[in-house]
Amino acid sequence: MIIWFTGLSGAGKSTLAQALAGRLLERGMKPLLIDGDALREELCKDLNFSRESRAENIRRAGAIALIAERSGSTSICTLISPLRIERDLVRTMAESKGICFVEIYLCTPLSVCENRDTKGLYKKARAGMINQFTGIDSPYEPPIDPEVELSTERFTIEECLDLIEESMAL
Ligand code: ADX
Repeated sequence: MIIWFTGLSGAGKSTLAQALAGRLLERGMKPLLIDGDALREELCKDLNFSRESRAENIRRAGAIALIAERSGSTSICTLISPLRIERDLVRTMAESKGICFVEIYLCTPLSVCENRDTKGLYKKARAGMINQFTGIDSPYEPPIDPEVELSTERFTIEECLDLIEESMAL
């Protein structure tokens, strides 16, 4: 199984993924966190935020998840992954190998993410100091039929985890 979180920067993907990893450990599973920010620190530091680079970033994350799955790890990927076509590509890669792909859409609205602005990046994007920022001057396409859609404003982390586990039929 590959668990794929998508949503805007600041939507809560990493926080929820870390909590989910804890739950999976309790269930005796081997979770592996594959985080966009972490990938970009080293493995993907040659990439920027152009459409092509994002596609490559997502492809690499998917490839790692597929390798990890072979040794019994359940990858939890947290990438903005803004375009449907790129997410669907990873889904197809997984499903063609009989691996279940669970897409979790964190539908936290832009206004909330921008208000949180934990990294101060929205402010910089609005000031024109960062270009191609998702939600500001670069598109985000919500999934049409994700396995789970969660509002981090309406639910607690524990409630979110319960809903995710339900959809994973654990
Ligand atoms: S993705 O589009 O390729 O999936 P990824 O999840 O790896 O993006 O990286 C997103 C993170 O990079 C954001 O959470 C933010 O911290 C940082 N970042 C820096 N510049 C940008 C940008 N132009 N657009 C979005 N995120 C950016």
